[in-house]
Amino acid sequence: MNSFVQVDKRDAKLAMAHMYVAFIALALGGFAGLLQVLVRSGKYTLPFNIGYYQVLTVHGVLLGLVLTTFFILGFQLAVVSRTSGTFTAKSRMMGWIGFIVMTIGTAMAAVMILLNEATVLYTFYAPLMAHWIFYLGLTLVVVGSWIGGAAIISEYIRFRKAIKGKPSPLLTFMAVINTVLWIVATLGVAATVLFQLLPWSLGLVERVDVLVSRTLFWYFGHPLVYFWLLPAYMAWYAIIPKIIGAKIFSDSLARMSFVLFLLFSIPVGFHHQLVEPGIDAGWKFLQVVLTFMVVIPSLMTAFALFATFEQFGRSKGATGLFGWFRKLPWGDARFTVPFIGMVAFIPAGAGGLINASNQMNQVVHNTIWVTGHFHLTLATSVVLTFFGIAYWLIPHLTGRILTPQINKLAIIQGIIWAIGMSIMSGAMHAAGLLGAPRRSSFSTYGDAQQALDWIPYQIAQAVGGSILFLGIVLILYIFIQLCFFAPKGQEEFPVGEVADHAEETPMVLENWKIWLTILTALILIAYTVPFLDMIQNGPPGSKGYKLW
Ligand code: HAS
Repeated sequence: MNSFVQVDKRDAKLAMAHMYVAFIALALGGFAGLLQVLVRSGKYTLPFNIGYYQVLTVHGVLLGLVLTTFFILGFQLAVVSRTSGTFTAKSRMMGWIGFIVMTIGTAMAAVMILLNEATVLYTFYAPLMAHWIFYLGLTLVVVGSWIGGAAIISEYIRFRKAIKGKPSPLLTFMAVINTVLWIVATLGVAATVLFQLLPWSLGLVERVDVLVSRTLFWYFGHPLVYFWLLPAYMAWYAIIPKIIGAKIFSDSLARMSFVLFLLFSIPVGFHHQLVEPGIDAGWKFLQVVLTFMVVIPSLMTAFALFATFEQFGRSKGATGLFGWFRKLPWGDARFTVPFIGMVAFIPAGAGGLINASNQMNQVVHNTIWVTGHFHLTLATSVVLTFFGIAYWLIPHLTGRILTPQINKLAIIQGIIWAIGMSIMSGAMHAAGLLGAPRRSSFSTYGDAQQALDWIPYQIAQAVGGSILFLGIVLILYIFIQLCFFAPKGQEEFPVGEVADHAEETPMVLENWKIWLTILTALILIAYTVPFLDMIQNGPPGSKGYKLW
């Protein structure tokens, strides 16, 4: 396979449009993060009457929702164009329409947050209420992403027709799985926004059923985290092997793990609601079991990665259990930065297992431990992998190259991030275990003595957060260099090849009828009865607005 296959210029422009919005969101959201840790340290007060929760909303929405959605769509569009060929004019047009609708929606939501009319945090569930323009903006972001997703799916269908009977390219297949996962998941958030929050904020109904809205949110909220994770896994499975000069351990295993993510990432939302009343313990138990099922594809991923690294190391003469470690190309930011993300995912994943275990969840739920968890998973494993992708993808799309100097800076960026995050997320985990609440500023602690107890942890978070902000300044500098100033040239879009000994990929893995049927069945089993129960037997006063 020729490594220097170039993404078509018109498709590159479309992907880059997404990247610009993503990195602007990173700049603004990162700044909001800095303000937050400073406020939490108790040593800084926000000027101009800006509220802590307003800044927290800016941070969560921009980094958790805008940066991720735009980066992922841009990356997946580029991946499909690179591995399945240049887009048709119709698909490219769909991609642009999706991008424009998403950007308009983002602007609407952002304006409302800045006007302090939507201080509802990134989870925006009732009873917090935002201005209707915020909800409409979010709806447009989701609808826009569906249109962009439709472009990806239609390119996949076109390609499969052309190669009848053969498996599609691995990266295209992975992008399609993630797109389908996203579409099925966003049905939940679209339902709560359109049928509950929007009519409520417009004053058309007096109340909303809070439990129903939270349930619909978390039906979306957990697959959302896998929508973030899967592009990182795409890079780990299918791109990193090429960068280090190895082969993909197994195409079938990679596809199977993505199929398992599609099946098991959706019917698990109750693990975010384990302490909530109104949901029968039996249904919570079922969803906890399914949560442990969704851990399996991550364990498969860890296995495949270790296998790839070990096979590579041995091919270079490595011996012993960990001899391969020294053979890896540590001077290459495209590898080293995502590798830091992989290492972080080991404690991050362990934290997830703790969260998902009902009894231990009682200890950590609503403490700052959870914030520590998602700063390791999303803000380290996923985000560092996104940065690692950007180091080759941006210059590839802009027709420039990653120079040795920028490569060095990128490695320094990764190290700064690792140090800052270890301090910040470590302090969050520790304070959380001692009971420090999440989503609270220094001034909101009721008990003065308790507030004093947390000070060392808050200061550690401020130190870690400030180091991370330095990391954000550095990545933004690198991004600007790669977009506009790096020397012109041809940067490789690395696409891994499957190892010679790997088994042939069974076609059943692309049998959508089977997977979509199982997915629908699992969702219906996990949600129908408890959902009907919520609607029929909700507490008095919660049913001011009924779905039907
Ligand atoms: Fe989570 C809360 C459970 C993964 C994000 N999670 C959150 C929230 C976010 C989030 C944002 O069950 C907060 C939501 C809110 O605002 O309230 N999470 C899990 C579980 C996993 C998990 C079981 N989470 C993620 C990922 C996220 C993410 C991924 C973002 C991208 N999470 C929970 C639960 C809660 C929760 C509860 C609710 C808590 C509460 O009470 O509110 C699993 O998917 C994790 C599986 C991962 C592994 C690790 C595999 C390791 C690999 C790396 C290999 C490394 C190599 C390098 C090869 C089993 C693949 C080796 C090199 C060497 C040198 C050693």
